[in-house]
Amino acid sequence: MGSQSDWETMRHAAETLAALEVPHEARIVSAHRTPDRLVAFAKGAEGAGFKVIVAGAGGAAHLPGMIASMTRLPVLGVPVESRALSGLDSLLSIVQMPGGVPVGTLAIGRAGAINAGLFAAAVLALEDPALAARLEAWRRRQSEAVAERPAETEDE
Ligand code: RP5
Repeated sequence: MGSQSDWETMRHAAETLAALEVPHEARIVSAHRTPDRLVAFAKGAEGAGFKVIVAGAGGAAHLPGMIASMTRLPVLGVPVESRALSGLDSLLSIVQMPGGVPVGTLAIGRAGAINAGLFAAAVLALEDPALAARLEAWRRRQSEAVAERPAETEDE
């Protein structure tokens, strides 16, 4: 993620991966404030054993696109909700990549972070039957948790 301030959003990706027992690391790598760290991370990621990169950033969110320019690993972008423009700036910064440098862009904020974790797990599950089974179980539990009828609310 681009900043410590992104962790409140990006921890949902980490928690989703943890729930699925997917080994992962969380790092702060800023496209603007730590450009050398960005280049070292992006160029070294494949060699370091990473398989999928989830990059979350807000505002002028160059992080996912810059990482994607330096690695052939799949890069998922999570637009973090910015204070000034509610994350629309983040979304447009991440989603509008030029043809040839793909970033798989998720929804703004928490939902996007959760789904980035699930998407990364789905990619890894293609070659990992045990993870595929855990992902199936996760989806089953999600379905079972949805009531068929709405519960009464207090003002009813
Ligand atoms: C981006 O700027 C970060 O991804 C973050 O979402 C945003 C604000 O960062 P801070 O000023 O809170 O560090 O680079």
